[in-house]
Amino acid sequence: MATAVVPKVYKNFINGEWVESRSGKSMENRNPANTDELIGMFPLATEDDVNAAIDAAREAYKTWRLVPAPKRAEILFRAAEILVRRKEDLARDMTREMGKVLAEARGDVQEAIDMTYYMAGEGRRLFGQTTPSELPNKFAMSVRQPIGVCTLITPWNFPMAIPSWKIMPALICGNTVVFKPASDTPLSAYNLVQVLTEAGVPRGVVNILTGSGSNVGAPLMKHPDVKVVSFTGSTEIGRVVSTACATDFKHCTLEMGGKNIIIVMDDANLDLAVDGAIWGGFGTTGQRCTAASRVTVHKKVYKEFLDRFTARAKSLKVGDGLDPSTAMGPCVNEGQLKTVMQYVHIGINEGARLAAGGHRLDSGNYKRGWFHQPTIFADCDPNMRVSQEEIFGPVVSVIPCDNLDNALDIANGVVYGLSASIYTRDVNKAFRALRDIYTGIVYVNAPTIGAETHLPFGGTKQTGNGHREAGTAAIDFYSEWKTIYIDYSDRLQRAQIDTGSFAHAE
Ligand code: UN1
Repeated sequence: MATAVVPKVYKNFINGEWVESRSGKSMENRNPANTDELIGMFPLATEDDVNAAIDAAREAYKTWRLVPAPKRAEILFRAAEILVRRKEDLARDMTREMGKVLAEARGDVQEAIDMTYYMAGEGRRLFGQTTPSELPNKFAMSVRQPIGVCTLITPWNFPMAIPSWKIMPALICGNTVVFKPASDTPLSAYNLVQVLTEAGVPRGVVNILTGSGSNVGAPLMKHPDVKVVSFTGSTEIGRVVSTACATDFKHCTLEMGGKNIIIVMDDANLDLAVDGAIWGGFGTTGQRCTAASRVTVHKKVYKEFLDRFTARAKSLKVGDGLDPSTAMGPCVNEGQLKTVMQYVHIGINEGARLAAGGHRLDSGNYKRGWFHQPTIFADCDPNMRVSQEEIFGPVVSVIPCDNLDNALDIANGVVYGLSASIYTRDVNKAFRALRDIYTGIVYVNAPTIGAETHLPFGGTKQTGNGHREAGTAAIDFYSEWKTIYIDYSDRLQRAQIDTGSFAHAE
């Protein structure tokens, strides 16, 4: 007889304490590779919990904003060191709760480590400008100011990296945070907050609430004491967030959908391009905003590329991400798997040719998980739904193209603009693509994924709202400029009016 395992019960973190939800209700977190495995129970927070967390963050802001940034940075350095020490355990927890293979989960934790060290370093920069005044005996400069309480809403596909992109710059700039992670990955979020707490983040500075979008996310973005909202997720919800923020002019950053493309030219190194298309298309089971879900291939090398690409996709081992021989893990949950299956139907119905995969895996070892085959649609028209819409799963649409101009039109012919890539050995073609592809990120001879933490991350069109995460762009978002003029002339000096001779200025 199986022994009943008592599930681990997790709590919200509000004002420096782990507290139960006021609803008394909780939600299950299960392993998508084996749904028999219950990872833990997480609170379903209510609007009262939201208000308590925002109150705590608002109070904590009064003192946190005055802590010198290099001192705030020391806490982040300590957090980074703890993350380094725990990397393996944190990665295992992540694979268990969201399914990505362990090597990728380690990469996700590493991205959080990189971001934490990077933002800690920014604590001794946070540069402003000094510049000569147009008037004598007057000094001019600009400084960065924190903004206040930040609501951070994060997705499940990068359960530690993406929260770190938001939390670390928010903290280093002197803001306080209420963090709502995706309901599929609360454990990694909990682990990150635990690390920050151990590193010495003062009470109320970081708060975490788990629960639904309607009960937690919505009140968190509408509360008048929240000044900043950062959201990563679907374009559909991003529009709701943007509208909610508009009323009170809350600062808002949105990181939304993508339909990223790899362009393969006839002079490309095809082995490299196939490697890139496999990693870009099926890494993280295609569940990246940056996933290469479209590949357009020059007609001269189309057949050869497609043969190699499909052969490789068919040989990928699908399974539990903790098994070192697994190349691709499950979809994160049943809903995501169903979306993938629906798009396979859509593709077949609109005349795309199924060249690899196309089926759910649900027998034997796959029985208890949300597994799907790596799937390739060939001979796609650029206007088909499978070539236009974000699927967020292991489905790649391959589109033939005639030349570079045609490829660039296909690349830009979608509503999204996150990432794109071109494989070519011709420097002229590479530079034209770099100039003419309208996305936030472009790669040459590398797939659409692989962003580093110290460069701006984000996209154009319906992918974003003009802001960028990561890099110094994140500092720009989580701080506000204050321009300061100090007049030491002891007389009224009127800018733009007292424009006389300064020959005798003293
Ligand atoms: C995402 O897809 O949501 O460049 C983030 C990459 C990762 C980040 C992806 N460093 O694919």
